[in-house]
Amino acid sequence: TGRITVALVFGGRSAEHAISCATAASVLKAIDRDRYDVVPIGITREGRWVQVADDPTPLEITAGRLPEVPDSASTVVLPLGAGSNTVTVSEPGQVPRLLSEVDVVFPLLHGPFGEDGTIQGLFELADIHYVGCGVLASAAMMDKAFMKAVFANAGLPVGPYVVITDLQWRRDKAAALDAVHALHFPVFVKPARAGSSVGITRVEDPAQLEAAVEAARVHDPKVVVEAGVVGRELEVGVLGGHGSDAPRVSEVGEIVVQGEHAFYDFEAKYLDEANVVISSPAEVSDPVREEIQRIAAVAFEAAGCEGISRVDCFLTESGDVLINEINTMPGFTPFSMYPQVWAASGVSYPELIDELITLALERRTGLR
Ligand code: G1L
Repeated sequence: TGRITVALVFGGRSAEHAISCATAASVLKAIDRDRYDVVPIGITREGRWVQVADDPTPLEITAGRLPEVPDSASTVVLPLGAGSNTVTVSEPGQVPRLLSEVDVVFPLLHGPFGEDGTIQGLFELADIHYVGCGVLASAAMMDKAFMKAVFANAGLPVGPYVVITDLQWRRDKAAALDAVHALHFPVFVKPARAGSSVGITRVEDPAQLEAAVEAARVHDPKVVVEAGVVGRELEVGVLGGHGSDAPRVSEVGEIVVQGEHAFYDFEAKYLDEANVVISSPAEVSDPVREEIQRIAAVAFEAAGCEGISRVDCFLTESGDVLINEINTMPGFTPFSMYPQVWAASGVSYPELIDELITLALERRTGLR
């Protein structure tokens, strides 16, 4: 078999631009160069697609500098004639390179225009193989209301929550608030489709609920309110699951909050990431580990995920496992939870990259 050309697509018009660049740097460093030719393609903050140097250094996060895709004259044009396999990468003074010449795309993008199914749709239209979940699972799992509905429908244990649609809020705010009052406080008010943690408020006092809903609605007119869960946050990686093969589920990892935070809460996770460490494998009993792995496999299947997903659960104080969420584009530096739980399962970071690309190439495009 010949060499395989992989396009890494990263950056983009989201708050996670720098994280995406740093992740691309990690993949550039780890990918097996004996098997793969790599074409790094950055999306600038303005949304222009540019081919960049095959060099991780300028993409790394260093003290005092956040990486950014530099705008340059070399631009990728995206003419979207139906079925036209003609995404071109042009370099000044160079023969334009067709993105269709690459064998597979590895999209390292977060939030709107990356994780939400839109870029997957672009690759489907262009008949290009790509790593990770397809259009439907990417879009549906981006939306917390759809995600919870899928989980509940599959019989999975979901914590108490309320959805407030734009119409419900505008027609009868009081009724929407009443529905939330039935939840156990504190609650977390979130935009249904949030690329990152923006627009999320932890609400202890019901009097602050309305303001929190309005704050979430700035980011998405659909809002999800979740009852706060006190417990441990345990996560697993799911890998594979194309065709007739069942996906593999990793060892369990744990988000451990250090320092003065007595328990894992919103501030600890989102405002004080330095205090959050990953413990992998987590110290859990065999039945708890098996239950989390079972839930993860059911969730992955029910959501129609492909290739990769990270499933996040809570272990409550009474010993019950709840599913919190599934992430179709988990953090993917070697230090992130997903690679860490696979390392604990005997799969190295370069092997993970290799496995994901192989799965993408095996997958049939179209009909999704
Ligand atoms: F392509 C995969 F494998 F599906 C994939 C894509 C994106 C895995 C993980 C990610 N993650 C990210 O892109 C990010 C969360 C680091 C972006 Cl900021």
